[in-house]
Amino acid sequence: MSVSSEWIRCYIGLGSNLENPVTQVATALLELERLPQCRNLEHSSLYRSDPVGPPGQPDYINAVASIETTLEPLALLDALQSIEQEHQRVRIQHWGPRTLDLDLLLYGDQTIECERLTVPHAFLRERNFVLYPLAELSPELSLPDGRSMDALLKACAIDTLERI
Ligand code: ROI
Repeated sequence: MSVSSEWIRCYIGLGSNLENPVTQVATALLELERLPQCRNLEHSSLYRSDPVGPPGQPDYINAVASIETTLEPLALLDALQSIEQEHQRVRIQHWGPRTLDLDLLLYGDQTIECERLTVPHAFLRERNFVLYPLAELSPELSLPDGRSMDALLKACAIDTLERI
């Protein structure tokens, strides 16, 4: 894995709606804590959220974690994808139910656009199940474009989200 010498704080969105979602998310938090070249994991509460995507799928459990890492963005993405695979990720349908999703939301204050990765995450600003846990964890955070959590929350209704 490629490693730099600087510790960068990153934010990761967790989501699950299959095979005991609370356990899936809780286990994934432990696995994130154990990743190489990562330290100081913090995480939000867990939230129950209505599914975005095809109707008829179970509710989701969502949370946001932050870690400091010396892994480069794509090495971190590889590590997140191997955790997803360990959870025998099921993703049969586009935007359909899944065992575990780990999305790299923010990598320091960097903006990244490449084939495998878009940071800040493309839907970060519009999805309440990402924004509210993120704001709970780091209320003072602002995005690389300078927008504050307060401004983002004002534009995003909490209605389909419940802190558990
Ligand atoms: N809907 C909710 N509520 N939470 C998620 O984590 C989630 N993840 C997804 C899609 C299928 C878009 N819907 C979701 O990937």
